[in-house]
Amino acid sequence: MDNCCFDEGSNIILLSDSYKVSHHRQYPPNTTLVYSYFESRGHQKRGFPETCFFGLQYLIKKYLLGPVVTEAKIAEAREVFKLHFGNDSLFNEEGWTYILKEHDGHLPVRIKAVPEGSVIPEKNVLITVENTDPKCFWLTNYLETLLVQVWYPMTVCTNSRAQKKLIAQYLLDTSDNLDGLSFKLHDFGFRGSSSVESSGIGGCAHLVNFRGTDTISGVVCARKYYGAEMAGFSIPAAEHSTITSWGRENEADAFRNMLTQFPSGIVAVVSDSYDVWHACEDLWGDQLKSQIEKRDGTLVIRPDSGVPHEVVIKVLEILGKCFGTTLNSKGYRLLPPCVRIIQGDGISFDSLGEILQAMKEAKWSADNVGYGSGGALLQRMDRDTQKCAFKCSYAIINGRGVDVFKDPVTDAGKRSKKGQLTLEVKDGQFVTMTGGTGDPKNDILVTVFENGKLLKDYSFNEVRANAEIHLVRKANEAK
Ligand code: AOY
Repeated sequence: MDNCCFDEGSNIILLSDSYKVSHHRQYPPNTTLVYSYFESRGHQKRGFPETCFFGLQYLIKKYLLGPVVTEAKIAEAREVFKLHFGNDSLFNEEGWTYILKEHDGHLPVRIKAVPEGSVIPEKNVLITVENTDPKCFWLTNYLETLLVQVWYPMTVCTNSRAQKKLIAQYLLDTSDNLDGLSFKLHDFGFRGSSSVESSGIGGCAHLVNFRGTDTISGVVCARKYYGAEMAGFSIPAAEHSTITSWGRENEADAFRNMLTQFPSGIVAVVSDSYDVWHACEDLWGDQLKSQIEKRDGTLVIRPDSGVPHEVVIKVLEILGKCFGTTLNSKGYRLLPPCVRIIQGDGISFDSLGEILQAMKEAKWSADNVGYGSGGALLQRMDRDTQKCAFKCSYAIINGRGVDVFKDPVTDAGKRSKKGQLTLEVKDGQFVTMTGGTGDPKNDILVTVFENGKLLKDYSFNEVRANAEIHLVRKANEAK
């Protein structure tokens, strides 16, 4: 576990925005509690009205557990802030030294959150944070910067889950069963990710919903932070270099080599190096056809360019003509089990829907095609996709509890909730109870962190069970 891609050290004092360093002097005098919450305030074009909450456990385990404040970290922060601000008066050295001395370096805060994998409608509380030592009122929002980074795994997980729902609906309509669903959307996103850490967390978030990935950092993340021995799987597959290095005239030899090197199981071969129609019709569909049919497994042909819904349909028609088709129980066409397609170029929620709809209209079963997604799966999103925000809603000042909120005249959508919050279910719907009107006994929020300790450790299986889509739950009940 030490020799993986998640082993750098960090200094909690430096994991915040610069302006927060001066905030301990800005709250009203005699503030003893700052209570804040995190929500999805809504969603944008690429976002969704319900979020699948995921990734807080990673942030807590990596950055918050145990004695995270040390003399050496305080000294490093002193040096950094003196140079960064041009003086040494802003750094709350007294506050951090207090945590070191009085709490042995453990953060005196309580974090409650919805269970990982929960699917919660927008505009509901997902996390609350409060200080547990009145002297550390300033710490609650010092942690905002780090905690709000949960927007990323949560947004990846939400988008990946929406794609799972989309594929499941088309499988239900055009195939015999949902059996292949968990391998239908494969993560190709490692190279398009902004960092190794991001690819790991994002790749792990995708694996909440699916089991196919080429992002190895994602399975490492699931192992280290969610106890999943192996959360994702892959297969031998070609890239352009392994095909084009044979030369344009020898593409058939390159393809044949793939079939002989990998004589059984699933093997994927990128087939658009020169002319994907020729590759499908004359190479796979003619010269190599009998070898494919005799093979003990499935050849997955990967087109990788062109307009996705047009290319997929045309490749299906060529392969159908060469290999034949059968009709399934719903009357849709299925290729023989020795050959399938994976579309790994240009896949996003929108293009996926276009492909699935075009296939349905042409009477092709959704079973015939799998998908690979990279940039749109792990990178093409930001904090505003689900409008993620962290705001103070309650404080104790001079011993009196006060509701705290913002309500900008310039944007009613940025109004924040007031008071202490609970998340409850009323008439089968999630509701956030504000202003202390909720009943703590019915609160769905779970205390996951308190004073340096992890109070709840979710297994990856628990996360997956919480996130499971309705159509799969229904299919499993029927079994
Ligand atoms: N992988 C399924 C297994 C993976 C890949 C990874 C960027 C695979 C391709 C395939 O079949 O073709 C990163 C592009 C492709």
